[in-house]
Amino acid sequence: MPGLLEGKNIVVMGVANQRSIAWGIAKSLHNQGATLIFTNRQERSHKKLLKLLDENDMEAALTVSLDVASDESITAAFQEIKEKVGVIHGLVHAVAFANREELQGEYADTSREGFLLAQEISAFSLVAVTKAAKELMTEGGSIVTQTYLGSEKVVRNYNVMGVAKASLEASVRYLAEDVGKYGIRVNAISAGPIRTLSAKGVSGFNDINATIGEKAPLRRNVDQDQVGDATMFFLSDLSRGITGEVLHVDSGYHIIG
Ligand code: NDP
Ligand code: KAL
Repeated sequence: MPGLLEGKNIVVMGVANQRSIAWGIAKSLHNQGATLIFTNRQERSHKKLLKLLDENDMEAALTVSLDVASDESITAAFQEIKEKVGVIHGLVHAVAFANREELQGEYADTSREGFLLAQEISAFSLVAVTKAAKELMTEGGSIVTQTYLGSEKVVRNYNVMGVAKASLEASVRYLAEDVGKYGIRVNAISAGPIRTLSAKGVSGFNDINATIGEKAPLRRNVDQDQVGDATMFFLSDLSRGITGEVLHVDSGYHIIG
């Protein structure tokens, strides 16, 4: 049976290592026959990515450096993708950042600078890359970002990132309306807690992780592969009637009061 993503060129942002949600997504997309383009911020992550591709017998059509904090970097990256690949059909945004010291204690203590940084890297970045990507999505397309329940409910320590994710989810809706007329869809996956490099060292992760195992309807945590498959669905034509949506991949935890 041919893959669901055969003939589709998809850009994946945010592989830092083998634990990254973006890597789980990349494997699901590859399994469905997608042609993959990767972007990294840090050279260390780029090296890890090349090693992962090699170990998994996967090939990238292109790997490019992209720091979402810089308009020039975004423009240059998509220019290179346009020149070397041409049309794209999908974009995976799996990028977020907040200062570690603001991911604990009281949200009321968030600094102006820290608030703006979290918004810039974790929410505005989706706006900026959507604008760049839509120029290359001349055959229609699908854009998928990653969010977390802390946008809807107060989750201890998530603080400034919860507010950034609320902004990200609202951006999904506004962007979906903008680009729908070009045949481009924009959706988000709201994943349950997964032990990744970002989650490392932030307070409270272990407690939240344990709670899901006890309280979620499925009584188990989700993993990168489950998020990968749900993201793959959004990138495939199976989800052609869905846009502006936030889909929870969290063992059902968000329905529990
Ligand atoms: P990772 O640490 O594996 O990935 C985070 C990525 O963000 C890194 O690849 C990093 O790039 C990238 N990044 C940070 N700043 C920039 C920047 N300025 N420009 C470009 N890229 C940048 O963590 P996850 O896989 O956990 O995170 C992926 C997404 O999933 C995030 O949006 C996160 O909020 C979301 N999420 C995570 C959950 C979890 O439990 N882990 C739950 C729900 C949502 P580099 O490596 O090059 O620094
Ligand atoms: C309530 C939860 C517990 C953890 C609290 C906050 C987690 C915030 C996520 C945010 C993306 C983490 C950071 O920005 C970490 C950063 O300050 C330091 N790390 C780095 O610089 C590494 C090296 C790079 C690769 O990381 C990034 N991001 O660039 C939330 C849990 C239960 C769920 C999670 C982890 C959600 C989420 O959004 O990731």
